[in-house]
Amino acid sequence: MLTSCRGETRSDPVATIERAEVLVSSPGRNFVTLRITTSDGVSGLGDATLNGRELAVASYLQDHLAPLLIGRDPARIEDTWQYLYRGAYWRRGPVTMTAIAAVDVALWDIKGKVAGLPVYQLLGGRSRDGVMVYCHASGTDVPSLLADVDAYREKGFLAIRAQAAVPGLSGSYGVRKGKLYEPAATALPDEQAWNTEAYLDFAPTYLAKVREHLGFGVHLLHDVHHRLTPIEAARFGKSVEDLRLFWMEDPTPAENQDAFRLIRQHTTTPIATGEVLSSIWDVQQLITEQLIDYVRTTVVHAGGITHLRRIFDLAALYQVRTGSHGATDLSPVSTAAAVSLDLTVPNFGIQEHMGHTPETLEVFRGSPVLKDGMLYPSEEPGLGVTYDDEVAARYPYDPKYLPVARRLDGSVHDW
Ligand code: GCO
Ligand code: MG
Repeated sequence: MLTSCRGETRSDPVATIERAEVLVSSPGRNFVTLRITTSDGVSGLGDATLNGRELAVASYLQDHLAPLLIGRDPARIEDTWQYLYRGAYWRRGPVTMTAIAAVDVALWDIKGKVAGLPVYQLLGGRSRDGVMVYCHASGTDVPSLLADVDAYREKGFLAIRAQAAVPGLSGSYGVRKGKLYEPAATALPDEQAWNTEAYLDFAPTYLAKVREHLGFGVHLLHDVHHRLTPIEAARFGKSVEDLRLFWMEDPTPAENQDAFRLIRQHTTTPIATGEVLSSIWDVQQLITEQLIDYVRTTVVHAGGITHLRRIFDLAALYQVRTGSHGATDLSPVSTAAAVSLDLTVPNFGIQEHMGHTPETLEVFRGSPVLKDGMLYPSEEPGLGVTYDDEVAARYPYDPKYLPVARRLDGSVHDW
């Protein structure tokens, strides 16, 4: 018989957290994964990958959070979240919030396994049958972009993001080299050339060609990738209004939430932002003042399922829909967690899905299934993703950085 500090009695012995392992591997690209194991032998996985800054999160988990987790009740997800967030004194920021996210997601995975239910059932069950995703068409020029758009359309995608290389600019965001877009490709940051004027002249023209080619039956998206000032973004948004984009993403850097007001005043092109933001406070004004249409915060970088659900609920009050980040640097554990939440929330919009390399999928098995442009969750208890240590051992950590953009005069620009 156990007596709690409030005098309540319980007769069941409570499992405790026995192990918290930080797993760093590079199957196709770098991933940091947290595996929490309970005294009952149940383990859960959480993604802790912060592209280009992986080891900062690995150390935060290993050196600062793992010692606090041992002996805790794995069932107390909300309490653990509050303990790690408020207990740190130092709040927010991508490193802290990614570390807390990994713990949170691993505990949801464990809760599902203990309950014998997929995590989406614990979150309230399905609000929809599947989760609409967008894929990534790109090209080094317009003909190759259109060919790529066709290839994705043939695969049945309902929504396609289009990016083309601006002639003469090595720093155009989003143009694929191999099968998947992977920007963190060099041992030290690659320095790429950027010219805003050339982009503003070219991007609306190629997007118009894509829309003409595609018709209006498929959603069309575009990622500006933080490259414009608010007034430039307003001009861009106006110039593509007739193309009825599903969204223009990250039209301007989002630290200054107020900056979006100016864009909003000038254009009806829908706005998505938030992939680099990590807490509800970072998107509070964007949401409550209806300065955006889609919030792109993710489970891995914004405090896990517990915190992201809070962001999505706030967004629902203001008719802002979800559109979570889902590039290759979010592991299959994050994809599974994202789909669990996407499936249940009332204000789901769309989910990014770049996919993963065969090497990644050899280590992380059991990802959500993609069919006709929609992702469907695993019906296994928990998140349904496993981590193969033996295969992972073949892929040691391989330091890689994202590129840095420089304007033609040599000054640093937002990449
Ligand atoms: C996207 C993103 C990514 C990021 C990458 C950084 O919309 O998918 O902008 O491509 O650049 O995730 O690590
Ligand atoms: Mg983006």
